[in-house]
Amino acid sequence: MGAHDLDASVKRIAADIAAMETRGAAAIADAAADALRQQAKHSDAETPDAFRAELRAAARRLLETRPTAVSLPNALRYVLQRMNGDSVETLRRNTVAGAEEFRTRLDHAQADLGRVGANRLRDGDRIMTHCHSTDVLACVETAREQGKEVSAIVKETRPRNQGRLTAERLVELGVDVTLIVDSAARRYLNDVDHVLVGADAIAADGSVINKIGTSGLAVNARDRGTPIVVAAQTIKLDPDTMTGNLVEIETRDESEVIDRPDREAIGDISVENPAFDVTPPRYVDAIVTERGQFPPESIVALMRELFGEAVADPWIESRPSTEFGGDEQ
Ligand code: RUB
Repeated sequence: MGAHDLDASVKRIAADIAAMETRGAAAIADAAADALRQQAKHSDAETPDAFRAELRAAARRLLETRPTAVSLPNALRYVLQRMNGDSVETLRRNTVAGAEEFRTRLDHAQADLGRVGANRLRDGDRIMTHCHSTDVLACVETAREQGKEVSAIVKETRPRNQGRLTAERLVELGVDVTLIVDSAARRYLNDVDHVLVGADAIAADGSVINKIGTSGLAVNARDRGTPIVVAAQTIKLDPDTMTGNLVEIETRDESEVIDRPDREAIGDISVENPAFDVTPPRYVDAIVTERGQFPPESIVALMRELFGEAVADPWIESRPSTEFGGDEQ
């Protein structure tokens, strides 16, 4: 492996994230930290500068995979901030240790978050879910360990049907599951005690960026008086939004929405496939993190505490902003 070469495992992990073999904000962060660990471990760079250049190139490759989950740049930043030392061996040791520490903290944060979220769930409660969030599942898992009966209305989450993954996992946890199509959600909102969703990013004003359909669900839940709770580890807080940057909303290929023969049979149409949307803070009742529960409007104080320094860290150039973000979509 020469200078600036990417380790095969970095290429594989990046390809898996891009193809959504690895998906969900927490899993993406974990995989990215692992990729930097492997790059550091296998690097045959001969100088500290070459080693640092290799790790930054690996981080750039990983960053290009998917734009919305802020856990990805946050994970990369965490590891690269620990890439200190005067020799290749010290750099390697510190980078590997930083990546391992990140992954352990991620695990612990999710378990702690699960305990916080489980406090909101009472015996016999019914939740409604959207997409597949391991942070949400951690809350349900802890509630079940506490002996609480929980049932769930699970939205299938077109176009990729991540709701089926949620249904499978909830069944493993002993939850009584009813799967519905997305457009049936409003009909069932009177029958649920909480809407419980995850997040790919939380902006400084408390807006929640999550799988497309979350914002409409939140508006309907508010209309029906059903609390909407977001389970999101602090790795989902987006420090760039403290300085006014917007979160980029990924748009994906139209083939996820309709296949080519069907599209051609219809005639001349456009197809759009935004993967995420923005739920304004006024529709969110609480954000559950490993540090406790917060009303969305107060999340900025936590962001300042956690990311004060990171914002000044120049390694990741500001991500591009788009016309999206900051209001209902
Ligand atoms: C996944 C998604 C999840 C969040 C949170 O979208 O929107 O709700 O990433 O997941 P995709 P977690 O399937 O497009 O990656 O709680 O596991 O981090």
